[in-house]
Amino acid sequence: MRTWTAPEIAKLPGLGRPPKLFNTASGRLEHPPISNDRATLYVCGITPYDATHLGHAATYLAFDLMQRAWLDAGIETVYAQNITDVDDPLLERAKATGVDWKHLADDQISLFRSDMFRLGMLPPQHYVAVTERIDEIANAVARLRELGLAYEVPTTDSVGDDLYFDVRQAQVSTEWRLGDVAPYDEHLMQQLSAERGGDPQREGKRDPLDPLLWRSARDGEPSWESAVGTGRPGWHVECSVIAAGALGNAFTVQGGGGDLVFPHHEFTAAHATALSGTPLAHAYCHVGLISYEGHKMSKSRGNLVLISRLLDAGADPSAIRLGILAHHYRSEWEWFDEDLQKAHRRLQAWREGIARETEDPLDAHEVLAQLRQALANDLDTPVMLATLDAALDRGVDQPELIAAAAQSLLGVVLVEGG
Ligand code: 5CA
Ligand code: ZN
Repeated sequence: MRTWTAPEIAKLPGLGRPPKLFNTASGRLEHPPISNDRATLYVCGITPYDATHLGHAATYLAFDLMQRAWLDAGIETVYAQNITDVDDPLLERAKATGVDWKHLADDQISLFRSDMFRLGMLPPQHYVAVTERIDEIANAVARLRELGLAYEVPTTDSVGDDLYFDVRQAQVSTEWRLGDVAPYDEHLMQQLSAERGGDPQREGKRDPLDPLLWRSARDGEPSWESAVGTGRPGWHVECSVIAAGALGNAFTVQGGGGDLVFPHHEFTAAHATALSGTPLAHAYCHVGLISYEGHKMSKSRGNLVLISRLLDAGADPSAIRLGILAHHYRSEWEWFDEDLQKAHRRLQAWREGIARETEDPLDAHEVLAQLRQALANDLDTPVMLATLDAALDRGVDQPELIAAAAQSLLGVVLVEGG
């Protein structure tokens, strides 16, 4: 898929340090191994049935900062993102609104691309829609079946059977163990599976947690002929195949919002390990979920703050970034409408601070070192923002260096043309 134009990133003097990151799988802060000065990142992309909301933006912004941290440390980054452009909620929305599902997806992908561009997000080098990889995904499902890890579940409304992944067998014959990614007990896993696209109650499954690998064609749903019959792929195996296809296995970080820890990232890892013999990623990083009006912001609930609406109403993209970056990426927080005004005030104060001459300015190199230290500490943006508040209130000896640092490390523009 076409991506969007990359923002300019100013080169700063010296080098930052590679960031220490919280790995959900180990529960620890770690430096995921980086080989040949090249970090590889896969972030789960949108299901394109409603425009980009602030929760999506917060997730993609966290991984934008992660890449900025690597780049500032002299590490090349390879970034892959998927688009889940065929999935139940998308098809349901298309049906409910009488729109062709493909048109709905295409429109929302265009809007997402434009939102990401306007927010100054680094684009992925590999931007891959599920519908571009149906054959590869079906072949992976066929391979899982050959390995004895997939089984048929009969259907009543389709000519074929559905295929499921055998979670118990996978723990006997592969290196993957349930809980490798998600630090949850089985009771919670069942609950989350029911809430997040799984079907623990479905009859005919060997284990309630077993996830769908292939859905046999149903009337009125899109389907493809493939090595495992006519139908469409299950959600987790899509990301396993797209991620490994773009980056190979054992890449640096698998990322997404906290709602993806289980079942999505657990089973994406399970399928990938079964298919390749090696774990999918070194670290699994997750962004805290953002709420609005007292509930997690979600397309299904409809309590959305849309990025395109904020921008069209005149919000400065740098202010939207600051409104989000005021919170650590791992914390769960609620957006209030006045947060945007607060962020605009902060941006204005910084812009004035950059332009102001002062008697007793701070050493800009020292401020840069503090910014880099906070960024390397699990992307500690609240500390970075406080550092810039203090520095630009007092004044700095080289304002252009601080403007370049804000632009390069935070994607926040302080001077015209910066
Ligand atoms: N297509 C799948 C991933 S393969 C999906 O979850 N799509 S999504 O459109 O629902 O979400 C896109 C990304 O935004 C995911 O990484 C998801 O975890 C994240 N996300 C969704 N809602 C929120 C929220 N309220 N706060 C933070 N991140 C969120
Ligand atoms: Zn995914």
